[in-house]
Amino acid sequence: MKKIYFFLVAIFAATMSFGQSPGDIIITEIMQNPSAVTDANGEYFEVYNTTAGIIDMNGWIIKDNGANSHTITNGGPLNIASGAYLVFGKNSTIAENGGVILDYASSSISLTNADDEIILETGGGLEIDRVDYDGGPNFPDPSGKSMELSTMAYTSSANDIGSNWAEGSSAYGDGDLGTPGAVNDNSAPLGIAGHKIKGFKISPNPSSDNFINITTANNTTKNVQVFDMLGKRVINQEINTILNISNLTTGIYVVKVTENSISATKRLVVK
Ligand SMILES: [Ca+2]
Ligand SMILES: [Ca+2]
Ligand SMILES: [Ca+2]
Ligand SMILES: [Ca+2]
Repeated sequence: MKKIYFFLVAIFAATMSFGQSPGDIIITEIMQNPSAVTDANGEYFEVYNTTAGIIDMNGWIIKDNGANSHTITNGGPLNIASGAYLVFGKNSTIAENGGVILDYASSSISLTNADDEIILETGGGLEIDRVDYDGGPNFPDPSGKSMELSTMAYTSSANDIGSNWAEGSSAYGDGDLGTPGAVNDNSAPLGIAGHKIKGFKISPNPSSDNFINITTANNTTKNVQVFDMLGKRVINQEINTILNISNLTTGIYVVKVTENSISATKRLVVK
């Protein structure tokens, strides 16, 4: 009997998550400015469960850096299965919201068209994910289309980087473009925007040196920001070519270069 009990506990533990960690749920799509219907009806955002277990989001908090804060009150569990999506919005009536099937609605979640934040916290106040979109130049700034995270960038740190987002391209409901509740159309590789800055190269990469060379066709002064895999910015400098990385520990980083108002990202491996 004891054996069976432990077996059942093991199965339960494998399928239910008792304690959440940052990145377990990530924000994958944002419709901040619908066209087919008003913002008050048609705004939505989508989240994705990156873990192998079911996560109950009831009691979690959706907020921004401003006045928006909403505690999810579903009258029961708000479960999201492994590898599944949930869609949050303002108005759950499909005839009014542009044709989105919402999993949860609250009129107190507002998505400003310019820059805004979506922050997900557990009921205990642990931040699980956030996206600070800037309304351009780094993030797309569409109207009548959602912003979709690349499926190659489904992590809580990669979704902080604007170039990993693209405008929705599939029509849903009343004709706006997006994929609420379904896998995103955007599957651009990480750093695809690197092609926009001509000749953008990092060498050596992987690197075990104290310095790397960041070169472009123009080779004018550029702003370089380096983010670790938790999305924390660890370097922010103006350089021409040579970047001192002696303060970086072994690991994978995302290097964001802005030159002549164009931004691009590449992965950097530090050995
Ligand atoms: Ca809006
Ligand atoms: Ca807001
Ligand atoms: Ca994030
Ligand atoms: Ca989607």
